[in-house]
Amino acid sequence: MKQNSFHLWVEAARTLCRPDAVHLCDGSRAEFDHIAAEMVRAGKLTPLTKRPRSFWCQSDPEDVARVEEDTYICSIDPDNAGPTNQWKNPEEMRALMHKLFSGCMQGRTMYIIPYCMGPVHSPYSQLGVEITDSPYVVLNMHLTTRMGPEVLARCEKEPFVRGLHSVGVPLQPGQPDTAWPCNPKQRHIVHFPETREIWSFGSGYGGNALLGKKCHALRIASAVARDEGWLAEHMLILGITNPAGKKKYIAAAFPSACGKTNLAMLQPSVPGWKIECVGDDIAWMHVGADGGLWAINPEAGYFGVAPGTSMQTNPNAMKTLDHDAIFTNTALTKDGDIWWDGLPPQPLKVSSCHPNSRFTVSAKQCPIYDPEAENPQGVPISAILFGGRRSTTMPLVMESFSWAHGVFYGASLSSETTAAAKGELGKLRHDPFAMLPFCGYHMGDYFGHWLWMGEKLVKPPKIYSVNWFRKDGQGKYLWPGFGENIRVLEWVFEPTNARKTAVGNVPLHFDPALTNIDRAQWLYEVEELERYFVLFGNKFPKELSAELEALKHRLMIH
Ligand code: OXD
Ligand code: MN
Repeated sequence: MKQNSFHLWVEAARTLCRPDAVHLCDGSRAEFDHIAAEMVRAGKLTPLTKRPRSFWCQSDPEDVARVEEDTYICSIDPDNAGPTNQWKNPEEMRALMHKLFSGCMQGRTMYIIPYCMGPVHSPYSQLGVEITDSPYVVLNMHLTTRMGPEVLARCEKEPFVRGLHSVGVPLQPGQPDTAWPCNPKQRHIVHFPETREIWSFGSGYGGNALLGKKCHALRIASAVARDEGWLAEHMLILGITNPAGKKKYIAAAFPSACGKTNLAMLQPSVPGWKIECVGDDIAWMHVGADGGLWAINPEAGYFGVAPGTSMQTNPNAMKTLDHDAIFTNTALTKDGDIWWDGLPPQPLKVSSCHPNSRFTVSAKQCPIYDPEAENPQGVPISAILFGGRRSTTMPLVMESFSWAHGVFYGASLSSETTAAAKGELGKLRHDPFAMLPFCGYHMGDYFGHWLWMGEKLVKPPKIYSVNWFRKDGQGKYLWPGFGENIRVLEWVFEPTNARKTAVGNVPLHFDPALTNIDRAQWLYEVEELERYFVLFGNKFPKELSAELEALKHRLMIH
């Protein structure tokens, strides 16, 4: 066999990690079934009698979410990681990684997963190879990326992102394995943006381990996108068709576990409107030949938050999950089904449900999978939404005055924290562009890159801010959300009948309790942003400082 960089790299990984066996993945159904059956036999997966070809598993209680405190961007220059990322000297980190990975796969099989992020024939797609000792990762990558002989053949010839992953628990001869091996004490999720490499050690959960998702499609891809002049974003993509049959596409950024999947699969409460789903978590967006912004979803499946998903809140997700799905950390029932908070009461639970429990499923099973979702050119985006969980201040929806003002909305995004990442819940934290945990370079440069993109776009999408989570004085949500969110999208589709306020254009037809702008709260918000933006030092774009000044001025005179 010709020894190209693919085979040399695999060989180097094998020598370093010393697995007992090596398995090159072909992405086939037979492979999935075989690995799943082995995991069932080993007591790591439970088949569900109520859902064909579906499985339940439970992780170690120490390994249940993304671990931002163990995540690193090891650029050569620390200034390229910026103040919102953890940086370590890449040479020192590489030495540590070599130590940790040395012999780490003893007693295990090393799986080699060639995958493609994006439709296989899209000029915007990227190849990656994840080497892992977790069969659970293999099954999840089968469902959430494109794999197969064609992808493997291309990885043997073309550049790819290298991901090396281990649960970090070598087994001595005869030593029994646990149901969910992991090594939380030595957990490291490490990115080398210059060499397009990911080294992930010690966790088997979600974004820490499925390297195609957050590590590749956001952290590494955002750094590539800066270099190449496009955007890799934490955004859903949906198609929206009005009663007259006119279709548009909208991209929307929300922090983790704030309802991206629900919005992406929305079942409209207003007759005549139709929503179709292109993606629920990540968008790669390029300037098209027409000067518009075109988006692909790099993923081929969903790794969605289960709690709160129900026939009332997201019937399309529920239908997607009827078969061929993996459930992690949901409750299991005595009669072989799963359960989570938000589903009808279930007396037969044999385990409890974690707030960050997840489902994994192929996007093709979604009953409203958009017919253009596999289009290699992507779909044209006409509006971008930024949203967070905010009890106060932020109106239900507002439209920015310009691209730069919209970029200011993105930079100003903050949200009450959720269970998707380890840490305290419900605390307001700044999360610019919902990319705080995912931007692979200096966030100040990232803001600048967004402004630069605006100059390249002849037909830039309009930018909006939305907030489904405003509460009244008693702590009750003011907006029903879910299917009713179509009423907000309806206005974004055709933003007529608006009132200009100091913070943006606001529709007139909603209850003022949802759209009013409280000057005192906004002045406080401005003060808070002034404090926060200092973090980015001289990399904070002057255009955004000007936006902040202009906002302050408008608030003073209104
Ligand atoms: C996710 C996340 O899993 O953002 O999508 O945490
Ligand atoms: Mn996400």
